[in-house]
Amino acid sequence: MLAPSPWTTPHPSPPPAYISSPPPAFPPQEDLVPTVASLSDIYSATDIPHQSVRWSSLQERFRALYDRDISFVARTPGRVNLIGEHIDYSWFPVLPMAIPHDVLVAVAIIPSTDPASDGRIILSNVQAVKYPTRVFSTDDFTDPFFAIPTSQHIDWSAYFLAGLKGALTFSRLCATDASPLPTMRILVDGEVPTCAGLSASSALVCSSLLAVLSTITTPIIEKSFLVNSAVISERALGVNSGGMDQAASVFAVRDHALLIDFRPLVSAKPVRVLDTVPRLCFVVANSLVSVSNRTETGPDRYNIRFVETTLAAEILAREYSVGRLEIRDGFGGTLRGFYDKICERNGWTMGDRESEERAVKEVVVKIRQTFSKDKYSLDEIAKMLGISTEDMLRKYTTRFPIRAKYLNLRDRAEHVIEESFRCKCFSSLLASLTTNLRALSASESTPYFDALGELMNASQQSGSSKFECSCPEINELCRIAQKYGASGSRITGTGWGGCIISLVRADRVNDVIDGLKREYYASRHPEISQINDVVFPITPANGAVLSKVNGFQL
Ligand code: NG1
Repeated sequence: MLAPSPWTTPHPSPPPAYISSPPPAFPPQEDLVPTVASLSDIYSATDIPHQSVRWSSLQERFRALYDRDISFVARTPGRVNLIGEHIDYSWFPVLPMAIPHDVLVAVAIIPSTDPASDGRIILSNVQAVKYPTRVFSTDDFTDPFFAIPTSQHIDWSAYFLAGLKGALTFSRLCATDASPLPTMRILVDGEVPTCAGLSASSALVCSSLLAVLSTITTPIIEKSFLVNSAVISERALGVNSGGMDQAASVFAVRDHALLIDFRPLVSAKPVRVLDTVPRLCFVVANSLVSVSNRTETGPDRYNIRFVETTLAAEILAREYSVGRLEIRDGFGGTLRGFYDKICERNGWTMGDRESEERAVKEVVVKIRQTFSKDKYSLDEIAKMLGISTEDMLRKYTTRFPIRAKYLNLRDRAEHVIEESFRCKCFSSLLASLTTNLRALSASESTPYFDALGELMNASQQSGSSKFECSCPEINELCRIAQKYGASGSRITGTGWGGCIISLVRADRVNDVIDGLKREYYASRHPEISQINDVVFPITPANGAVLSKVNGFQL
């Protein structure tokens, strides 16, 4: 007779709750950050020749610099946002996609038994003049709450440190087996254009986080864990990060845009964009107006928009007595929270375009009734919230400071609610287009292109007038792109400079690029030698990966 199984032996007393609850399910493979074995697992065939040269040169430079081989590379792409701008921090879904440009963080771990183990982390960059080498001691990081210097001019290494800090904090919170930081040698190679709204800083934070996490825990990392940790890591740099960039860079799937939602949990639904006839293409054009780093400009721009939309949500919730809103990151409610509650209370059932459109119109009316002016002083806002100005300032403006005497709650809220609707319309049109289009002729597809383009143009118009995050150069780029055949064009990312993204039929791509070169770059930036680095077509790329260099195929 078999001995009784220890699992079936009755417990003398009821088991504690954590034993009786089912064990956590092991996450499916597709939910984990992949460890890849070859360049073709990361890049499309057209990108491989360039990437092959780049990765070999990275290996050679690493060897020359540190006299040893790379142990692994953490790689994260930048992103463009197709539509849904400045609504992620209000928890509404957005539709970005990863771009082929990425950040590689190459790491050699030096074990304590190695004579070279000196307790130092040496951080270098392939662009050594622009980004000088920094040396840290692992002892600097025994307290994971160490402060990152974020003065006016932030050093490039701060982005690495933000990732390192996140890795130390979250591995200690979540994993019992986190080991101490080893001696490390690191070489960074970033190809995401910087200060361009293509998420170069998030890609560096995310790659650094992934790299350090892999040195101190087992490299089985859930994508959603990486996204959430990267969002919080980036806040150490003084900006209340939304979440779109990190989610886009981690969840991305080649040839797909991603419909990213933030409630109830962060999730991404891939929407294929490459099967249409004529092909649907995307062109990025950099205004070369620098989106200076958000740590410097946050108090005048990004952080203000965050505070304006949060306050609008809180005041609307109070005005329409919808009850307490779910709090985002200890600050206050979101416009999504208000929208969902008011729709639920009024029975504005969602799920189809008509009822959603009706709900959006009703909510916009309520916004206009609540905020009759476009500017409110801080005292007036505190009064609307029913708290003192001091309490209001303490609650909403101390963790991420702002510089403003007046805030515009009406136009910001309107933009957010209407943009969320545009984003939903765009993604469902795109999904139906790519499902149906094989059967459509080129002329039958025109209305789809027009409708998608109109949504992008409306988004740009609203970003410019209601959210005030555009600038004359961006408006000019959008105008030129459309003149030469783009179906729609809009700013992408934070704004106030950076890039536009245009939706273009394949047969018009060259016209659009040539038109932009002639009418924008030739006159404003005749100095540019690498024009293809500032205006280029893109196809959606794969998300973050770890790559073991041993046996890696270049
Ligand atoms: P970029 O362009 O990367 O600075 C920022 C936010 C996004 C989103 C957009 C506006 C971070 C790291 N990025 O993007 O979350 O809010 O602005 O849509 O905060």
